[in-house]
Amino acid sequence: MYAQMVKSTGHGVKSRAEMSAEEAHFQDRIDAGEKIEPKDWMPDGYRATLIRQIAQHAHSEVVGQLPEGNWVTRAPTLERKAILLAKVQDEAGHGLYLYCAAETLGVSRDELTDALLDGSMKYSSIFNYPTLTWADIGAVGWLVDGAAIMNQVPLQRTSFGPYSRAMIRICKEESFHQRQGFDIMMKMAQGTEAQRRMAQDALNRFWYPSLMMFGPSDKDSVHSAQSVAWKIKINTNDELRQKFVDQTVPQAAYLGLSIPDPELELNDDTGHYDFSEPDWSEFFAVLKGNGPCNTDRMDARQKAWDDGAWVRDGLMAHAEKRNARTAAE
Ligand code: BYC
Repeated sequence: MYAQMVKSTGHGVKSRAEMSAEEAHFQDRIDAGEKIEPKDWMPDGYRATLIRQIAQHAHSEVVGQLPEGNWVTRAPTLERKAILLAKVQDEAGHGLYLYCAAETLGVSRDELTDALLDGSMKYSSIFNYPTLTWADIGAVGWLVDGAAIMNQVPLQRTSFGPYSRAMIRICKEESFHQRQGFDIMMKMAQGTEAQRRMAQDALNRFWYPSLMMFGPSDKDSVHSAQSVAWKIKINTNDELRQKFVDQTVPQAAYLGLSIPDPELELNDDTGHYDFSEPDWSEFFAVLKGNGPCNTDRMDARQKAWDDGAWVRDGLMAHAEKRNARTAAE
């Protein structure tokens, strides 16, 4: 089902003259800023693009629990442990809102899980990097949640109603996540020399993978033009990456840490920071499954799915029994 639905993606942006009457009316609704709701008519490509993006986002939230969950047992204080546990639980909740939003488009959560496990659907590249020290949990909150918010705040205005409403709720929680990450970084950066070094090392390792979260540069982005025309995406990948750099550089300065980019410089003409592009060959290798943790992440998801089989079987048996009873009454 998922594979069938995504066949229709990757079209170029149609001109008005190429659109059918239905497509033109749909585009008029988008241009007027109307929300599209699940039962409204929509082009197949719009539905497929949304399923792909929303489900990949849901998968990212769920897989994103793994690198952080890795530190729940080793958080340095009880308070930090409680905060981290709450954050990891929030990510599970975000995954659930997003799976529900995808389901309104006619695809089931089981189908989406199958697509993740068989490798036909992606999750964010960032979660294929390991969290080696406690400072990495700070860097994940500060940079990874920071990048996620930069991407998700505009998505609150996305054209598909259920997705936009899910985003409003998610963004409130993500802001708290970003602050808790910055707070960890502040403690580490102001701590002992060894702690400061750990914070700098975490920034060094997470900087470029965080920039990659926004997707390939606009010239290599397959979906951006059509997604922006349909207001599924509000900004292009490069626009959001630049905003993220502009926001994060002063924060790093406040922490007394250095961004690991010798080319980084405020451009007086544009008012934005010039910066070095990430190594895109590394990004595409990670997408192909060759990042440091791809195998671990997929093994963990497969194990969770297999271990949960008895719960799903039990629920189905209960539902069948109840249906049979209702039918007999
Ligand atoms: N990782 O045409 P493009 C979070 C794929 S984490 C993996 O530009 P699009 C969180 C892309 O799917 C963030 N794959 O694509 C934080 C496409 O391949 P397919 C999750 C990537 O969709 C803390 C191909 O590259 N957020 O929230 O227009 C804790 C070409 O790219 C990536 C979202 O998902 C990547 N980084 O733009 C827990 C936000 N980048 O599908 C959780 C919603 C690109 O054709 N998503 N690809 O095989 C989006 O805004 C867009 O999907 C993207 C990519 C900007 C990510």
